[in-house]
Amino acid sequence: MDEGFFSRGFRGRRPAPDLGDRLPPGQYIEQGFPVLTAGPTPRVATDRWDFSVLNEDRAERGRWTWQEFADLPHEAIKTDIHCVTRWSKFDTNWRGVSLDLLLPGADPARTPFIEAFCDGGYTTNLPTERVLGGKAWIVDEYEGRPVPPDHGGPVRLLVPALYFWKSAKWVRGLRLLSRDVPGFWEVRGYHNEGDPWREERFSDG
Ligand SMILES: Nc1nc2c(c(=O)[nH]1)N[C@H]1C(S)=C(S)[C@@H](COP(=O)(O)O)O[C@H]1N2
Ligand SMILES: [Mo]
Repeated sequence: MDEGFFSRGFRGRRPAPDLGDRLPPGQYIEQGFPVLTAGPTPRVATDRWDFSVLNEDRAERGRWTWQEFADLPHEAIKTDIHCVTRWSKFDTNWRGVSLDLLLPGADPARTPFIEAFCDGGYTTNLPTERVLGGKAWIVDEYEGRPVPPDHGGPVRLLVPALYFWKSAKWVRGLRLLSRDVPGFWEVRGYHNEGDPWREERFSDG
């Protein structure tokens, strides 16, 4: 039986079907795709671009040129995204490389935190266990095209389970850390974890 056909009439005040499960508290659905950037959009030519994975002391663990990154196995991701400014966008489509593939051997017990760093100087911090196991990607395609520059192209981090400020645009690398290093917004009053289902928007103090 088609649940959607009957639920309105039979359950009266229940919110629209599936919204209750999909829309985190305090969010509304956005059809457009707002651009939220602190500062200008950096531009970097792909022949001068690379992606690095660094140890805490910034020693290189891995590095990919644009072509090497393009040749890595990519996967398709369809996901909802949630911004701390209260918009959510359903069913966004991306392609990218799983962080599982970029961080082989990363041990959440030894390096429980990650810093994403970007062209332009933006950083954000993430618990390692929240980006491993098919939960985060470096994406180079949005809705079948290269990620537009204002949305983070050539590549951005995508961590859909956290507020979208954690999805760093123009990301150039990841640093594995033994201790937490709060990023750009996290030192400016945003919550350190940023889980939209727990409404972790701002830190108290
Ligand atoms: N490098 C960088 N990444 C960033 C930001 C930024 O200012 N610089 N803004 C963050 C914030 S606050 C949000 S809400 C999202 C917005 O992504 P969008 O502009 O593609 O909607 O990017 C995040 N990633
Ligand atoms: Mo944001």
